[in-house]
Amino acid sequence: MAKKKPTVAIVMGSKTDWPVMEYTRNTLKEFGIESTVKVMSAHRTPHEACEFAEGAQKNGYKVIIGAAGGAAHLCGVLAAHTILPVVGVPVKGWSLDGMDSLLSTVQMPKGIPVATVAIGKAGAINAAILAVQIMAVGDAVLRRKLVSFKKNMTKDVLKADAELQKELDA
Ligand code: RP5
Repeated sequence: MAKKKPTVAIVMGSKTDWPVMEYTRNTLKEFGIESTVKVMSAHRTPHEACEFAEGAQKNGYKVIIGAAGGAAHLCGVLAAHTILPVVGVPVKGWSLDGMDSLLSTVQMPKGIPVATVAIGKAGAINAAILAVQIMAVGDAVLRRKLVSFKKNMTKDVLKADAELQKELDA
C-alpha cells in the first residue's frame, strides 16, 4: 500500500533537537499521521527555512511544528512565511534551562502567532496533539481518535489511583 502523504512538517533548528522531537513524530504516528522531519535553521540556513515555509501549504502540509533552542527565532521565521498554523516547541539549550527558548518562541509580536507549548518532552508531545486537534476540526476520523485518546488517559489515571489505594491499604 502506498505511504500516506505527510500532513505535518516538523522543522528543527538542529539535529541535536531530534531526541526531543522524536516524541512529536511518534505521537503523530499514534494518530495515523505521517510527518516530514527537516533540520533547518533560521540563522544557518535562512533561505531554505523561508522557502520551505513558503511552499508548505502547496506541498500538502496542514500544520508546521517548529523546534529550536537558545534564541529560538525559527518558529517565528517559519510563521512569517506561511498562513499555516505554526506550533512552537522550545528546546532546552545549553544554558538558562530552556527559559531563553520559551520566551523567544512565545513572545511573538502581534500579527504572527506561534502556538507555543511547554519546554522539552511534554511540549513535543503536546505539539503533536495540538496539531491533531487543529486538523480534527475538519476530520471526523481524527475527532473520534482524539476522544478515545482522552478516554484512555482517564482510564490510565483511574487505574494508577486504584493501584495506589491498594498499596496504601496493604
Ligand atoms: C538551535 O540551537 C537549535 O534548535 C538547537 O536547539 C540549538 C543548538 O544547536 P546545535 O549547536 O546543537 O546545533 O539553533
